[in-house]
Amino acid sequence: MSGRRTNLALMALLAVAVATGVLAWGIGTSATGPIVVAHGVAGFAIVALAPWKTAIARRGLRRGRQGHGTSIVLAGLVVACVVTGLLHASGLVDARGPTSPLGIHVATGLGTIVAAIAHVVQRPVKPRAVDLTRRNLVRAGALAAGAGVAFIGFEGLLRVGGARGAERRFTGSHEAGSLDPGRMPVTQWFDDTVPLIEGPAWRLRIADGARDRSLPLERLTPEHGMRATLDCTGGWFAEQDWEGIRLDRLIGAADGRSLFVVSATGYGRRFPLDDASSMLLATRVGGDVLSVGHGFPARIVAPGRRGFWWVKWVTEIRVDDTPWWWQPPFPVT
Ligand SMILES: Nc1nc2c(c(=O)[nH]1)N[C@H]1C(S)=C(S)[C@@H](COP(=O)(O)O)O[C@H]1N2
Ligand SMILES: [Mo]
Repeated sequence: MSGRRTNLALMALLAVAVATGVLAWGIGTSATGPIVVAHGVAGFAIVALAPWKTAIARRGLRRGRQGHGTSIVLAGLVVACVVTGLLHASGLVDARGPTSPLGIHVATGLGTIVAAIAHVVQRPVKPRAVDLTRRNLVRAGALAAGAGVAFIGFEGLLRVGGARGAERRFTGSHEAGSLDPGRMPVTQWFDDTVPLIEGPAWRLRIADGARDRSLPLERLTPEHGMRATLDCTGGWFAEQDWEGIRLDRLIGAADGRSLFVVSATGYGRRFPLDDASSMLLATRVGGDVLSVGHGFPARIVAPGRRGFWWVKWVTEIRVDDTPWWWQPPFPVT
């Protein structure tokens, strides 16, 4: 295989891996399933090209061109990213947070993007129309098929070996504490700390431009129950029975495009107003009041959305005309 073809294929595969990785984190519905599979297959295809890429790197080293530093850093990051990706999928290491396999996978993945851009700037390869020959398309198809077989083989190994990863959800997350909130991990997005809120002093502010109300906890008697799955981008999920008030009932006939939910910590997310009827402001889980870590006195339950949408320690809900997507795709603090 020519070096040029290998390099172009690797560039395309990196782009696919990044795009599917970001989407898998951003989407919480079952549409994530094929995206996560594509992410894994892209990873195996990158591994499959390693022998050819090694030959290219050897030639480059012999020629003694500039930019070896970047190349070596890039190679190290890709290896770490692939290894931690497989490790996370296997479920063999039960860890959460920045030093978990998934945490390192994301960090080295972000590093790979930076190093790959620097590498391509130093060693540009321009795609040309002639690269789209039928032969090259057949080669690409064979690579994808081979990587797909490797993916299926890996999944088979997890099953045969009885690894925890065999049972992961379509998002790639591993089960942790379902129907047992005491065993469910307490997780913050980035650097939030658990605030201790006194129930009697707590008020929920609901503002919609026309009205501005302030409700005490006694006014939030649960009206609805809902079994829903909290699926953290840190790589775990738990199904629980939540109780609370549906958001559409809570805010009433408010006019606007979105609702902004704010936490006592300053953390917040904006939702489409139309979603209010499928979301809860929960005060109870598993038949008990929320624990401090899980959001006492009230938290959002947003079925079909990843965990970072499930705002804890809610103190304010604002309805206004801002479009829901007018926010960073992932929280920044
Ligand atoms: N106020 C606030 N709410 C938050 C977060 C946060 O950092 N601050 N983290 C979110 C994330 S990333 C997840 S996965 C869930 C975790 O909920 P749990 O700790 O009850 O398991 O809370 C969400 N709600
Ligand atoms: Mo999370």
